[in-house]
Amino acid sequence: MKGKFISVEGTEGVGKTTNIQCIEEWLEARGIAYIATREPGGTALGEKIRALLLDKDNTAMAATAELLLMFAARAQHLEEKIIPALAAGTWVLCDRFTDATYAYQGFGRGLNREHITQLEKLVQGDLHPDFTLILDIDPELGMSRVRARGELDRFESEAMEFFDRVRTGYRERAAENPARYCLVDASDPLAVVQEHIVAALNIFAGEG
Ligand code: Z5A
Repeated sequence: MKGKFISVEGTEGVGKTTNIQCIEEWLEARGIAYIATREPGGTALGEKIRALLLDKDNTAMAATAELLLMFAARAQHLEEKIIPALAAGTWVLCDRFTDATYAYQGFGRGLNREHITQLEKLVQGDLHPDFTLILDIDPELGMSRVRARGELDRFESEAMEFFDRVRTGYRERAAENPARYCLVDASDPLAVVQEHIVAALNIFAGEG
């Protein structure tokens, strides 16, 4: 049987890394075989592309170059890692996927979303996550968490209006397809956030 594909999304400092651990515990408690991976990245080539994308010295990167690099890393990730895992019945837990491209490059940078859809079709065909958790937070609060952590990367150095647009993008996508997306308020205390996540996973797995 094919594995399930779960992605986790949200603006900076929303708690993806922290809450992915909670999803891993949920998978492990059920004996579900899975891989945890991330975008951009997830493969040796993808991690090199990630370094280019996050390098804050790359101030002159064109938005279209950024978009194409995201999809180049994704094409490699799908072929080398995601598709073989799903075919073997292994679940894939991915820190960001194409919803991030719509949110950051589409809503954030203002690139044409039809072009993103064309690239999505080219690179993914009909493959999409089965379940996407969107952690939602006021970007001011998320950035205060990120700043407390240290030096900022190229995306984290954007203006607050950029993150407001990204957040709007995620919320619109969640509203368009409630069957696939679960939007969780990530400003709540961690224990409350994780209660919501576990409840949503249980429903996804038919246990809720
Ligand atoms: N990007 C893109 O533009 N287009 C694309 O298609 C893709 C990506 C795929 C790299 O992503 C960048 O790539 C990203 C968008 C772009 N922008 N940036 N930067 P990334 O996922 O690697 O980077 P990130 O969003 O900055 O993730 P992060 O730094 O790992 O943050 P996080 O995982 O969401 O947060 P965290 O590390 O789990 O938590 C942050 C802190 O908050 C930490 O101290 C926690 O202990 C704390 N925390 C977490 N939850 C709570 C609650 N509930 N209460 C209080 N404190 C909390």
